[in-house]
Amino acid sequence: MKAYFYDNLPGDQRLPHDSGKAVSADDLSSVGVLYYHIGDLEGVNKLAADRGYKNRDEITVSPENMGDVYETKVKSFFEEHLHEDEEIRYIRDGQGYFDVRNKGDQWVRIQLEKDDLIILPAGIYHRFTTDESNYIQAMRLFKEEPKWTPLNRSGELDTNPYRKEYVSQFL
Ligand code: KMT
Ligand code: NI
Repeated sequence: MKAYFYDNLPGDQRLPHDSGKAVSADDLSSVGVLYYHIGDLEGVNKLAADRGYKNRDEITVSPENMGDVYETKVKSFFEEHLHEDEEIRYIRDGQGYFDVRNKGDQWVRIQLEKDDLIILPAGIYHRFTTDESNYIQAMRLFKEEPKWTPLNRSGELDTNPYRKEYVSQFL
């Protein structure tokens, strides 16, 4: 894992966009983003049991796996959004970037690779992209039914109870 301020410069979303200003794991936890490096499934099982993640599946994001819809999917993952539940991803292979908004509403880019596990809290604005390798395989964990519905950023979400709870807890 490596985290840094996104440079906000034009160019493909899959480029590093590294401003050179680092962000620490403590800074991430101050906005509710939790990071773990877990070397085996036993460790993931333990975390899942502790936090009540009963279900899981695996997703491979690559042109080989997705065909024609790959480019559209990658664009849609990169729309700024939130969820009404945690987003938990355990990277099994490849790498990619999760961008999250910090307290000052700036983008922080989190580069994840194999064995990295990230937990984004409900209500945080974020987005995802593959990198130039165009390949990531991840396990998605969830508590009950997967609630993947992305709610794209808008002023209307200011009154969403999950957003309000997130703002009161972390911002
Ligand atoms: C998401 O919710 O953005 C995804 O599942 C992206 C692929 S998982 C690395
Ligand atoms: Ni999401």
